[in-house]
Amino acid sequence: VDRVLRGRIDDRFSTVHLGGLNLDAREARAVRRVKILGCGTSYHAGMIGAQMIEELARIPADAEPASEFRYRNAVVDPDTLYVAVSQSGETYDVLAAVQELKRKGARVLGIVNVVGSAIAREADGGMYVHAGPEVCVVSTKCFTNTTVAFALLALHLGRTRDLSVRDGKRIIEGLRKLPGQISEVLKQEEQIKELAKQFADARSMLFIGRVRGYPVAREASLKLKEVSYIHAEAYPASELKHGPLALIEPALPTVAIVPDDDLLEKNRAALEEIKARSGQILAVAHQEQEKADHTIVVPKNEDELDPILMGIPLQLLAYHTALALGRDIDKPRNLAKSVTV
Ligand code: F1P
Repeated sequence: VDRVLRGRIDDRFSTVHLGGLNLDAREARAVRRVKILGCGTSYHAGMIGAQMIEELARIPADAEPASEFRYRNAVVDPDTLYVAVSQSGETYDVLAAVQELKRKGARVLGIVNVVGSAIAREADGGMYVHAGPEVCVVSTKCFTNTTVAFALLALHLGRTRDLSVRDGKRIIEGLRKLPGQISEVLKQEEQIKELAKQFADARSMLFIGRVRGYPVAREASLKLKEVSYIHAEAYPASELKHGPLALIEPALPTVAIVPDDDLLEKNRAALEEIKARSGQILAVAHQEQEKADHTIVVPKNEDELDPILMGIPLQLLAYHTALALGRDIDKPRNLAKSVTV
């Protein structure tokens, strides 16, 4: 995280230096929409990024799997800024989407880890996330750094529009707190390891989150699938009552993302619904949750930045669950470092 922030924050003006974007203030002001494309973990980081851009820059934004986008003859709009996300910078679905967009005259930025990779070369500008050359097949640090990069991009776009200096300062202070807070979360590894032993018996797990928590739930469920091979499903907490409550029973543990924000009471109500059906609950929250069987308490940051931190204990949970099951974490089955077909 230090590496992605280094040299990019300008405290004097509560803004950021993102020279590599090749997007000056006038061009940034002209952006009417942001469309983010990526696959797997990078798509989930993009979902968080889209919310940050809507919240901080008030620009409509959404994320879509690049693997879908490239097949649907999408309308390419000149006032939309397209952002391609990839750890490896070589994922073919993302590269194909970028090439298609460029062919149709769109402006495409890349948020990429590997310097000089195909997607980085093809994009008109962008940011490197500096998660290190040692990243493994299953993206973890890169997920964190990509979400931080999106916070910087949101801040940059926001400061050319409605975001006040005060809010810019608030977000910058929040970003600076992150490395220390991540260390705090990592100190809970022993507790998380114990929890993982309990979950290793599960045949399936449900992950829920609302709005900011939903991409975190999706990413946590993907991590668990990738390394432990336990079936996991992520659902928006607000959709529970539209069907999935039927699944709740003691044998299906639920992992709930419960940040201390304006949706806390709504999220607590979802926990009650699950408890009423004797579901086991593990909450990731900023304070102990009475309805949960276990709570992993993470430090609070600015509301918009909370998703960055809340996924980290669940990366550890997936890791230790996989270890408890004797899985080869560095070589998960059926998964390549970059999917190039
Ligand atoms: C995308 C991705 C990863 C996943 C696995 C397969 O990679 O879906 O998120 O963990 O490695 O590819 P990338 O485009 O971010 O390199």
